[in-house]
Amino acid sequence: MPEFPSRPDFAAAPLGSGRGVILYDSPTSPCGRRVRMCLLEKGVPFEIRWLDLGAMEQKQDWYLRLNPSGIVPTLVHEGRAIHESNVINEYLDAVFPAPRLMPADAHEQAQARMWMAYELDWAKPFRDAIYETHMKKRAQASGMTPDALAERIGRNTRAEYHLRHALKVLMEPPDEALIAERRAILFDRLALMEARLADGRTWLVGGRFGLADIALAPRLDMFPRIGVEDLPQRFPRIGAFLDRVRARPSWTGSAFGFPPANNPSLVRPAA
Ligand SMILES: N[C@@H](CCC(=O)N[C@@H](CS)C(=O)NCC(=O)O)C(=O)O
Repeated sequence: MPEFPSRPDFAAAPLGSGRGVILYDSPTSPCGRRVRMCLLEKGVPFEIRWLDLGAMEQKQDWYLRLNPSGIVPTLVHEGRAIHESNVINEYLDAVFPAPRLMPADAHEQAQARMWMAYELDWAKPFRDAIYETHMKKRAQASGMTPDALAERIGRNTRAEYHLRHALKVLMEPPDEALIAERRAILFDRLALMEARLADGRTWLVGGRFGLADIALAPRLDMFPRIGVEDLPQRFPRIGAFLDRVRARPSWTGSAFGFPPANNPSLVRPAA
């Protein structure tokens, strides 16, 4: 499990105070990374509060008041909470307009939102695949006992279905048929993006890096975690697109798993 070095006492003041930007996030979350990238592209100072998803910290009552879906990321700005990574990023683009990451043109805006919807469409099969592969592997190698897991999760939520799900991940073997099916669905979806990139575009919309690129890249980068190591060979244009995104400072600065102390560029004190 990743380390969560400096977890504050959230219960005391979950909304924070003042006018700063607070991001509730988890180091390995591609959805959280979208928001980290957007904040870094804009140079907006922010503070991160990490949640341990394995311990179901995202299901605690105080957090459900910020985000009723009990998932990360959630952004708190001026004491008000917003969730859904792409929605958060559009909000940030409106409130901190420079540099603009959403196109000004209405048709290009629609295209950007269609790219976001496209990714959301395959987020569910991706989630199924990652639980069967990376999550089971990590949980089953952790040495955690079912009782210890129940105790850990019980501190954060009383909802039995969360524990049942976590116990399945800890104890059941990977469902290979399901993994194969989900990968087939994902490859069909990615073929659509590969075809769209055939016109030689650098960025997904309007010739400029923006929120559509931020919506896609963090999830595409995670394919090795579902056992797909050869994404760039299967989909060379997607591979080249990912390389272009990876060359941006906001990519490096938002990298997974860096505790704040080791990555000052990622977390700066909120104003
Ligand atoms: N559509 C949402 C998806 C958020 C989401 O699925 N978050 C994951 C991490 S990437 C999460 O919090 N999982 C924990 C859980 O499902 O309990 C967004 O883009 O913000």
